[in-house]
Amino acid sequence: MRTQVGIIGSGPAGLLLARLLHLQGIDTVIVENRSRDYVLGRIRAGVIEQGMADLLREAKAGERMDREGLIHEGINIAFDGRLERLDFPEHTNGKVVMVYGQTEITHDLMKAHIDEAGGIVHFDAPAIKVEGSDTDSPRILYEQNGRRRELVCDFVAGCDGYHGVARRSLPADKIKTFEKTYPFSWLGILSDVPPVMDELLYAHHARGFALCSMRSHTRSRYYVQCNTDDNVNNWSDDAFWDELRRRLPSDTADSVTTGARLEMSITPLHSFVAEPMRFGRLFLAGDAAHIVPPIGAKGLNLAASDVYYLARALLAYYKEKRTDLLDRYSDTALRRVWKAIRFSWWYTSLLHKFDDDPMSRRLQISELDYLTASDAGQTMFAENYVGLPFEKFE
Ligand code: RFL
Ligand code: PHB
Repeated sequence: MRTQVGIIGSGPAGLLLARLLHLQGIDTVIVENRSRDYVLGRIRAGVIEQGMADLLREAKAGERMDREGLIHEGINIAFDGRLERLDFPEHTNGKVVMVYGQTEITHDLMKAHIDEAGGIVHFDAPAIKVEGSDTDSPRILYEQNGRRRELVCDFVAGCDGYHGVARRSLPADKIKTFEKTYPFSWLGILSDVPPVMDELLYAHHARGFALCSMRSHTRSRYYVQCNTDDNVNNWSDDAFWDELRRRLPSDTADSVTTGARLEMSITPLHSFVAEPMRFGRLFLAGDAAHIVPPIGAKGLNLAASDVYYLARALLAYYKEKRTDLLDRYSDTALRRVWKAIRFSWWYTSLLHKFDDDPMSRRLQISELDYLTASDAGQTMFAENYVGLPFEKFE
């Protein structure tokens, strides 16, 4: 089989890329390790930057997001017995974020790309490796129904997440990796209860970090910092709600509506970057090339910014025979990636409990005091949170 752009992975990066290319008349085939239901069942990110929301609209997959997504104009931060609010539009010339689940985005992209446009996605078809990246005809070797198959492409997009095979197909001496593992994890619950506040609440507390997030007016997503060796089986629903409430200001804690879990899981906190994001005709995008700790809600949004640059670079190649944007893809995408890695690292460091050192805790409180009172501090926070602009790329 042959296609113009072979894509490994039908997560948000792979689907969005396929959709944008399809709308420009460029053929793609996606091979996906898992079943469609499995991919749609994953509970992950929930905050969409304006740049990603615009890209979903460009992909003609943003209609339900615009109807059902919640526009948030700020977040709340609790620390030292105080509750402060940081406003976005005031500090970013009117920008906001959209609260809309990754699960819903994946659903909308699959509907538009597969059900409506007839885009080809082979599910239950794990890629084994990419061969010939340094030739004009790279190939994805994959398995389907127990048989080995080969997809010959003009280009391969490795959108197969952190554990995928695309990055591992590169010669080890051609790739440099940077990695940081944080000494704690997040225990998250998804429950059909109304969110405790209208906007997200990030809590700094002596017992550890907590986050009150949501997916809709009737579905909440809450997290508490936990140990890396913790296990969901150690946590009853009641134990989770008790621990969450202990970490919130008392008025807020009293207003939390509790309920049965729809899902409970533990997410380790990890930063990772692989450079470069291109080798010959193989391009990495999204989690395949980088991971951020979840606090800044940047993982999904970075997958979208990579796709923004990659789709434009491929389009310039097919429409104008230009290769300059393909050449600039890795450096351009990585500049934005590193800024998000930095923001996520800073925000993680500001709110989590690293140890029992009282000095560290007082320094965090002092920085939160500065951040929430200073116009410059609020501007720094707001422009990173709503998402740094995409660079001019044409
Ligand atoms: P994905 O979503 O991981 O999709 C990759 C796809 O590739 C498939 N795959 C393969 N297909 C074929 N052959 C192979 N050999 C393959 N190996 C893998 C996988 O099955 C999958 O369908 O990567 P993508 O598209 O780059 O999207 C990135 C986002 O999913 C990711 O950044 C975020 O979800 C990260 N993330 C979060 N980000 C946030 O912004 N806020 C959050 O609250 C948040 N929570 C999370 C998260 C990531 C998590 N993971 C990965 C453990 C919670 C979790 C649990
Ligand atoms: C989430 O809803 O999963 C979420 C929201 C904001 C974050 C991280 C995770 O900063």
